[in-house]
Amino acid sequence: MEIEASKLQQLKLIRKEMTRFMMNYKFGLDEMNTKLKILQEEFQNIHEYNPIEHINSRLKSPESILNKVYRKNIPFSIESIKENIHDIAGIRIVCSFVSDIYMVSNMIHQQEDVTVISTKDYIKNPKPNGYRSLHLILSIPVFLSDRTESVLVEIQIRTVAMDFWASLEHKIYYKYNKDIPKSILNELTNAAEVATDLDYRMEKLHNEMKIVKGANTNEDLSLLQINNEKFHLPSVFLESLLKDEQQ
Ligand code: 0O2
Repeated sequence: MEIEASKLQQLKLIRKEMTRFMMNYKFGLDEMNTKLKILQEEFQNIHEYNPIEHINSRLKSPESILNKVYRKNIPFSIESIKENIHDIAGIRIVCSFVSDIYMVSNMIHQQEDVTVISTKDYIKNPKPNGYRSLHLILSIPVFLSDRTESVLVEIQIRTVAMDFWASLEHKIYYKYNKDIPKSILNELTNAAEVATDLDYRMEKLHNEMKIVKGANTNEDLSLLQINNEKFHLPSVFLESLLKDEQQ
């Protein structure tokens, strides 16, 4: 197919504009991922506990963006996509326990340069099919060479059990082309209830473990561990600090 020179030029410009548009979301993801990594490491090193099991992030493909434009019936322009599609940059945080979800959400709320635009709590109010997860839409500044852009990032925070359920439900939803047979829908809703019960039991066990761990005094208090690196505090150092604290 032969393309006229003027059209070719126009297509090149569109590609450049789209690259710039998608790149900003990628930078937003990078910034948010760095913030989350810092929180994760701080928790691991200071509190000897990590509320985050794992994190995935993705940029929505242009094809998925287009599908959402049709589904939402919004005008097809960069401005309209920016305004109406909030999950072009998406991060999924998977936690072990429900209380961790709210702890992570609070930590995100406290980040000074992050603004939480909206929250959907599908844990307190699950969807009729049983879907549970905490969704936050954030606005984060991206510092470019000549300007600062605010980028929206969608964060989904859920437990391992919620994630397991949602991944399977998502596959089933697309396998049946969004028209899931009633019997499978019922099975899915039952499975969501089992997942909720599992979350509750695991959290209860975890709280009991915390009490047992707190009573254990068999640890080397002169050892500092930052990730995999170990540092020993000399006893003179420890004694001086202890004296300072007592004064
Ligand atoms: P995909 O393919 O995962 O990206 P909005 O995005 O706000 O315009 P909506 O539906 O009001 O539209 O937002 P909501 O409820 O916050 O859901 C957004 C995302 O949450 C979805 O993105 C899914 O990733 C996830 N989600 C919501 N409901 C369900 C559900 O019932 N099952 C599963 N498995 N995931 C769900 P997308 O763009 O719809 O899909």
